[in-house]
This record gives sequence, C-alpha cells and structure tokens, in this order.
Amino acid sequence: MTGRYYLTTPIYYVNDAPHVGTAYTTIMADALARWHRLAGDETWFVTGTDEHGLKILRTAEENGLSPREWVDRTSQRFVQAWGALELTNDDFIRTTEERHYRSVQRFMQAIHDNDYLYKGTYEGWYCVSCEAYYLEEDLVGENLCPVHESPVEWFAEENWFFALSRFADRLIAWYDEHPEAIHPETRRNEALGILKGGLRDISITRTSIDWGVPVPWDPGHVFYVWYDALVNYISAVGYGTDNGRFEHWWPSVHHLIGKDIIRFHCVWWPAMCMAAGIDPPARYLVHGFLMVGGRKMAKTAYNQVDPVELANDVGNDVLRYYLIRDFPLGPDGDFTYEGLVERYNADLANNLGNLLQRVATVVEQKCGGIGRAPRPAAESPLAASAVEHVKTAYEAWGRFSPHEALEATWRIIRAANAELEAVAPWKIDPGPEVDGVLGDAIEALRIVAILASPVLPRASREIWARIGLSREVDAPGNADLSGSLAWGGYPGGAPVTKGPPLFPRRAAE
Ligand code: ME8
Repeated sequence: MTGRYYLTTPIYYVNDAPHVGTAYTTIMADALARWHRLAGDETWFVTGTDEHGLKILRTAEENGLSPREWVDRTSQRFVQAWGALELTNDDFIRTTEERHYRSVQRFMQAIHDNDYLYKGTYEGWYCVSCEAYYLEEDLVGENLCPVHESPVEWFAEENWFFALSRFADRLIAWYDEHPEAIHPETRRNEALGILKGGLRDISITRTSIDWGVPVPWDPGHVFYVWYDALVNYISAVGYGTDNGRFEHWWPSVHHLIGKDIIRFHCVWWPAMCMAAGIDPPARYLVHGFLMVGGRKMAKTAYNQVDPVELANDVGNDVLRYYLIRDFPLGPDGDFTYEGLVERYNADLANNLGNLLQRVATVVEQKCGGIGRAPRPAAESPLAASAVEHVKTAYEAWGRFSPHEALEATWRIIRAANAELEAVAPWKIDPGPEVDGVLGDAIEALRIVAILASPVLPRASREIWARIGLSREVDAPGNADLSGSLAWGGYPGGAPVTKGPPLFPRRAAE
C-alpha cells in the first residue's frame, strides 16, 4: 500500500483549553498517522492553532493582554497537551506565523487575480463564538445562536466577497467524480445537501478589527478568520513559500474534522482551492461528537474533561484505546469514565494483559524462560484464523475504520487465550506439545503488538521487549502482510521476561 499520506486535524481555537473532544480528533489522527508510517507510507501529520478573529481579540482584552501575548500563551496549552499525550505530529502550525501570513496573502491574491472577489456591504447577525453569520431563520429563541444559544450581534461592514455561488455546480460535479472524497457516506450526503440547497457568496474580509492577516491589495482590511484558518492546510506544506514541497504533498491530503465544520471544509475550502487554481483536497474524514450526559463536550457546556489529567490517571495508551475502540468515525458517542473502565478491564486487563502474563509465566516454568518458535502454519491451530484476522485488521486501517481493526486484532488474542486454556500447558510436562502451544501464543503476541502499536504504542513496545525482540515494533514498514505480519516471524530462542502486569484490573470509581 506504500504511498504518500498527508493528514491534518482542524486547527483549534486557542481560547478553549484542550478537552477530550479536541483530544479525540488529534489522537485519532495520531493513530492513523502511526498506522501509515507502519505500513510504509511517507507520512506528514500536522495539527495547530487558529489564533485570529474577534473572539480571540475580545478574550485577550478581557485578560488585559495584547492579542499576541494572549495567543503565545494559550497556543502553548495545545503544544503541551499533545506533547504530554505523546502525539507524533510532524509540524504544529500557528496562524500567527510569518509563513502562514505569506501563504494566505499569495493564495487570496491568486483568487483576486482570477476575478472571484468583489467589494460589497454585508449586514447580518453574527455569532462571535462561531465566528459566523446566521440567517434570521436559523436563529433560536430571542436572537440566539443555534449552536451556542447565546445572543448574536448585528454587524454591517464593507467587505470583500468571494463568489462562492459560482462554484455549486463545479463542486457537485467534482464530488460525483470523487465518490470516496468524504467518509463516511452520511457526511458526504450532508455536504451534498448543502451544495444542492444553493450557495450564497460570502464575505471574506473585515474592517472592524485588525487582528488578522492584512489584505494585500486593500489596506485596512484583514481576512476573515475562517478564510485565513483553512489556508493553514497548505501554508503548513509550503504553498507560496516552498512550491516543491507543496507539490509533493498536495492534493493527496486527508482532512480529519468533526461534523460541526463540514460546511467550511467540504464546501468553502474546495471552492477556494478551485478559485485559486489548485486541486481541491483529496479526502475528508468526518467524525461525530463526544457527548457527556447527552450534551456535546465543549468549553461553553462546562462539561470538559482534561485529557492530560485523565491520561495521567489511566495512562496514555488506555485513553487512546478507549477513544479509538469505542468511537468509530461517523456517529456521536457517549463518553463516560465507567465506559472507559469497562473497556479497559475487558480488552486490556483480561484479554491482552492475561495472554502476556500467562505466556511469560509458563515459558519461565516450562521452558527456562526461553521463547519457543511457533509451529509452521500448516500445523498450528492458530495460524489460519490469525492470517485472516490480520488481513481484516490491515484492510480496516486502510478504510479509516480503526475500531474494526482493533476488533479483528483482539480476535487473535482471544483465539490464543482459548488455545492455551484448551491445552493447559501449565499442567503438562515440558516437551513438544508445550513448546508448540507456547510458540504459537508468542507468535500471536508478536503480531498483535505490531497491529496494536498505532493505538497502544507504549504497551506494544513493552510486549515486544518482553518476548525478546529487538528491531522496533513500530519501525516504518513493519506492517507488511507478506513480511512481518505473516505467520511464523518469531524466531524462537529469545529470552521471555516476566514483568509486572501491563494492565492491572481497575475498579470503576
Ligand atoms: O472549529 N467531540 O476550532 P475548534 C468530538 N478553529 N470532537 C470535538 C468535540 C467533541 N465534543 N469538540 C471539539 C474550530 N471537537 C476552527 C477550525 S480548521 C481550518 C478551523 C473537535 O477549537 C472536532 O474536531 O472549535 C471539531 O471539528 C473541532 O474540535 C473544532 O475545534
């Protein structure tokens, strides 16, 4: 499958502290990036922060700081959180960086040169939290934003407009030609629904604030925050500053986003790309919301969970496993501590933890601590099903379905545990039967460690070390169906170490 894989997350507003909702997107992206490196793809994974706009300016003022001081401080919360969670982003882009300013200006100038911009006056209801205008009919209650349920404000400004309406047909035709562009299908239908409902031109500059990227051809105007933010996806790979690099990565990009920002990403952004004369992004992966007690986890809802605090309690791997195993891309899901503990005990403490502990104990007792080689595929009762599950897992990762990949991987673990229980090598004298069943179980652990490493990077490394293997479990290219993932790779003869339980059982608190 080796190829090129450029993966992005939304760039988050610096006003909000990282919470488990934003961590979910970023951890999911991290797992996908790790998988692609493992599968041998040349991978580039970018996240970052969105630092302009009225919302940021106002909070800076409320905190008695200049906007620059405020964003320097608050963007660090994201850098630190992703660092503490051991995420492997290759770059972290901030929209207040010089490289981003240059790209935005070049990109917007290209759209201007291609005659897709015109000047006009905009009046309308604006929600500062969304940084978006709303139509009267979209408002709820007494002039409240439909998302935040807080009052909207009436704005009237002279703006530059982008002729978005001219792109509806082109976008529909593009999505027809690229049916795989938006995953999953339900989200594709949502985007097509927006397009088929007709598009209005949108205002893309502001004169009421100066906290933004200046419009190069009209002093006094800055670009509207969403317009500047979307461009991060190309400024991060050198648009207008390093064209060789840009052409290397674009348009083979995957934008991982939440369902709240479909309109901006699947309608505005590809139209802007077309207007500037570059290809639209190849793929969008859209996930639902993590809910707490029936409400979206968000700063304004006061139901945020700090991902770093939670990970300090349960471990980075465990948080990753719960989020990726229980929240497939697509629907909303309920986030609960009880759910996390239940998943932990069932899959990590019982299945995986037990297999490792049993194997190490019996190898110590019956084989002097030296791992046995697995039986050849034709003679091993585990091999045929393992090969099948490996294939399922491999394909599921490629289909952006890591929860299915984990499900298939855990079938290998359950089969290995069942085989150990059936043969009960701890009751038999050392000899070929004990060697065979243990060799097969170690082989299962070896394969599982590779397949699970994008989600359980620490535990996989530990399993790898305990079964005496040296080359790194997550070495680029190690997920190779006819190489390291084929049955029979464990050499035998390596020391197997028994350590403390990898995943001790937890009580729900
Ligand atoms: O929209 N469940 O930034 P943002 C799942 N700056 N994901 C969630 C979530 C939840 N409860 N809450 C947030 C912006 N997210 C813009 C983006 S991109 C050019 C500009 C995640 O800080 C999800 O990925 O509001 C969602 O799309 C994103 O955070 C919104 O982050």
